[in-house]
Amino acid sequence: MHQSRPWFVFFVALMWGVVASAQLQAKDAWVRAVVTGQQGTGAFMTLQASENLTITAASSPWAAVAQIHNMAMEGNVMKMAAVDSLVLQSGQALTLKPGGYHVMLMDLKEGFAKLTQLPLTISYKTASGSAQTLTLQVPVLANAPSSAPRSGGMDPKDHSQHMAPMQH
Ligand SMILES: [Cu+2]
Repeated sequence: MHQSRPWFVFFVALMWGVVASAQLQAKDAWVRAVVTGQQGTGAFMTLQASENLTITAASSPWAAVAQIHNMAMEGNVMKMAAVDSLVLQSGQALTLKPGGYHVMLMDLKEGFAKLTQLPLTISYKTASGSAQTLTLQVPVLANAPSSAPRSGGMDPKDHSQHMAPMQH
């Protein structure tokens, strides 16, 4: 009986839309769909860790450049900047969402516009210094799934507009 248990756990994890590595799990991940020719987009998710750790990088075979960005109001202006890392406290969820933290994908490869799932790898370092990765298959969607946290009062469209000039 106990032999079937790992499969049971696996299916429950699938049902919850949760993908987990040893210390890190990602929930409700999605990446904003692009039109052909568009150079950049954002990926969003809720991250939670079972121990204190630091997100150090993101990467995808479909984007030449992937960075962790934050958007914040500076006075009346919404500004976006790359951050070196994100610190996750054990048990505390950190939400990447339009208008806040996001994984910025740039120099998208040809064919990206046709993807329905994007492979995305999150790299992180545990408190003991060991480097780990979590690879996700992220659904490509026009808008945030209803289960995912939405931007705080900011129309998600504003985010794609702000990304439009970012053609590196
Ligand atoms: Cu960005």
